[in-house]
Amino acid sequence: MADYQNIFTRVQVRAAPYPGVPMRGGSWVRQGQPIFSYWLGKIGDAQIGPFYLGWLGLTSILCFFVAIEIIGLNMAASVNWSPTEFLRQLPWLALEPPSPQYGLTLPPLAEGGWWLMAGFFLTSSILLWWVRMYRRARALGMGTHTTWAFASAIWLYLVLGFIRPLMMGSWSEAVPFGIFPHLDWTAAFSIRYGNLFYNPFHMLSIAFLYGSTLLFAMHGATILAVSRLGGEREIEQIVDRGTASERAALFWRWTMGFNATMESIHRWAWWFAVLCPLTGGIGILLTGTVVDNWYLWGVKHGIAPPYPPMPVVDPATLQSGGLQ
Ligand code: 07D
Ligand code: 07D
Repeated sequence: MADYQNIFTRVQVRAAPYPGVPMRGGSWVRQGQPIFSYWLGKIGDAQIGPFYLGWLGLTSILCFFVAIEIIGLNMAASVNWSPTEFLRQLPWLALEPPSPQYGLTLPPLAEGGWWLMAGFFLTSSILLWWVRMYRRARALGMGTHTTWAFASAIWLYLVLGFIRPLMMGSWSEAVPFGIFPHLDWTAAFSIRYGNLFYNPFHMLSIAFLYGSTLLFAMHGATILAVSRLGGEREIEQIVDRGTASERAALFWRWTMGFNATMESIHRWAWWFAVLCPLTGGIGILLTGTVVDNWYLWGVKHGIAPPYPPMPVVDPATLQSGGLQ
């Protein structure tokens, strides 16, 4: 029963719960009596727990809870505390940042103060979780690649909600909390700064986003395609001939003349994923600080055609003719 399993095998192995390697560092013990879940076993490892909480994990979860609580209660207040309206309108509800008149000062709670406080707790939560990832990786004797990849996402998040508003001198520049409201902000941002499509860092970010999906599909598909040969046990196969690994590599050499190696494919994936929010953050930081209109920037640099000259009438000069 404990012989080789792959994702097409419907048998789930059940042995005594595996506690994991001995722990190095950390002031807490691992929590929880492990249990098994048949349905999680369908998509991953069936064993749940024990997990390591620690001070960083606990405080991060608490900060996250406080942030979501502030956002949720403000949204509930905006629909007069009606639970049905809260659920019905949830995707449209928002907790907005302060208006421009407050600049970077502390506004009254109901006029952006709650937004500032929610942002503080959400950011604390994310940063604490980042340190937790770093510390857990170190405790397992791993590299800190996951931590630095997460840092790249945090960079874009901080640019959007903290660094760029600081540079523009106003919290009102930041993103509101809310499902559709944050999309409205995104669309308005693009229009305000003359169409983000002409921002070369938006272009780079998109190339890495699309590239990430392509690489993920290629790698995932390749490994699944050799799973009947044990392909997902990559490391054991690197040195031998005729293995799943070698066929996976040869498949790409035969179809496109070049193949990544078992190591380099993961570096490709890491860099594409990391460069997506990293270049994106640079693009957002330049917007409104260095470049005020990306379309005109594009015209100036020969990547966008200028509009043909035409007589433009200022609508403010038109007679309304009684129609307002
Ligand atoms: C699948 C991993 C799981 C994560 C999930 C998201 C919350 C928010 C909070 C109601 C891939 C959990 C969501 C905790 C709930 C409240 C107050 C990751 C996976 C399932 N966005 N965005 C979404 C965030 C920005 C944009 C969805 C966060 C920028 C567009 C979700 C941030 C801009 C579209 C969401 C953030 C932008 C979305 C699905 C932070 C430019 C969509 C996300 C912290 C980058 C899509 C209705 C997903 C959608 C969508 C969350 C920032 C643009 C609600 C937490 C300001 C164009 N965003 N977003 O699956 O359906 O990610 O929106 O910066 O079309 Mg967004
Ligand atoms: C948001 C990083 C922060 C997330 C963190 C996670 C939690 C949840 C979860 C408990 C995603 C914290 C997590 C709190 C905990 C649980 C479950 C990463 C984030 C830290 N665009 N656009 C991008 C495209 C247009 C606009 C990037 C395409 C229009 C703006 C991406 C198109 C306009 C911004 C991208 C398109 C516009 C972007 C985001 C097409 C709108 C940004 C990359 C085909 C009309 C952002 C430089 C990313 C950026 C961004 C794609 C069109 C506006 C590549 C494909 C022209 C304002 N756009 N976009 O990784 O970086 O996000 O721009 O039309 O700010 Mg765009």
